Amino acid sequence: MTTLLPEPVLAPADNWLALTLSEQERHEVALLATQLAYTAPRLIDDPLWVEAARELSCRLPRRLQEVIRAYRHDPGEDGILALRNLPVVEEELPLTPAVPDSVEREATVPAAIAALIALNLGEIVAYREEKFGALVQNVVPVPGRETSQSNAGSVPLELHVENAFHPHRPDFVGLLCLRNDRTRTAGTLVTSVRNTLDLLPERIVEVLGQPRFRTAPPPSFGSGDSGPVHPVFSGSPADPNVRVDFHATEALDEEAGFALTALRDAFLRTARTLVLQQGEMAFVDNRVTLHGRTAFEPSYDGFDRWLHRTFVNLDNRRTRGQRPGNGSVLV
Ligand SMILES: O=C(O)CCC(=O)C(=O)O
Ligand SMILES: [Fe+2]
Repeated sequence: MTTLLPEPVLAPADNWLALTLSEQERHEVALLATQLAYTAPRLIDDPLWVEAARELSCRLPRRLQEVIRAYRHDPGEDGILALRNLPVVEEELPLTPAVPDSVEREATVPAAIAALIALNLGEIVAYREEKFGALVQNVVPVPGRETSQSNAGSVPLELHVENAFHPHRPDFVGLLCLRNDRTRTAGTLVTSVRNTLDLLPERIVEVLGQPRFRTAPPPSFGSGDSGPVHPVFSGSPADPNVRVDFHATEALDEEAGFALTALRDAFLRTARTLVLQQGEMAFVDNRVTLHGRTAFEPSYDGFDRWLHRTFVNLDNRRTRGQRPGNGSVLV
């Protein structure tokens, strides 16, 4: 599969679920996040800290909880929830990290914001094999990784469902922007099966619903062998779930290959660019929405683009067998 993405042509949409916090709400989130950041043991991955975060997440401003609840019920056509005016303050940020597999360990206010909101949406989770199982991960450009198809790169990143190869994919991916790139134009590409299905001929939809595809693990999982054969579409034929990564999914026969190419073309037609600026957080419903990233120019001067990434599941019971001690990390 080619890894070259055309520049997206569509303007950002405004029909996804969204909330811009008022100054009062921003202040309330800042107080909660500061309280959490200073809660012992001040270590994000410690179960005691996660417990405190879960409890405090119930005190997020009411309008924020309402929009999260609506999104949990139905993620909308685009599968996106966009939150703006969160209390991320440039003067309080350290330099953007520039090392591979960068994660947050010690609690900070931005990490606390990401955790509070993720825990209000559902259960925060991570994968032991990826970035040491850290619950709050850094999406930052890394020197030498410019052309990699990972979140450390700065070339266009192909549209994908997060961890498409994995039997337990996260239900949601949360991205909180601490800093955008210098030109403030780097963006997350998003597109959903809900607004793309109608563009596909019936036979293609049928083929995509058959187990004629296989997906390899991403570089963040140390790559490796592809998982089992799987369909791209599953569930309701009228409103299916989607499982594909256009860099890592291969079709196992010619007709399936044709269907995969047609699907990618259709997704590129419906893709939009969600440009996250400082203090903006987006959730992507990983069951119906694909994401990718536009190209940007890193400078490696400490002021590069920096996102905190978190994964959220709705039903921890479903993965109990993969989470030792009923913790947050899938093995
Ligand atoms: O950089 C982005 O906007 C998204 C990168 C990505 O796909 C990820 O971190 O999972
Ligand atoms: Fe991703």
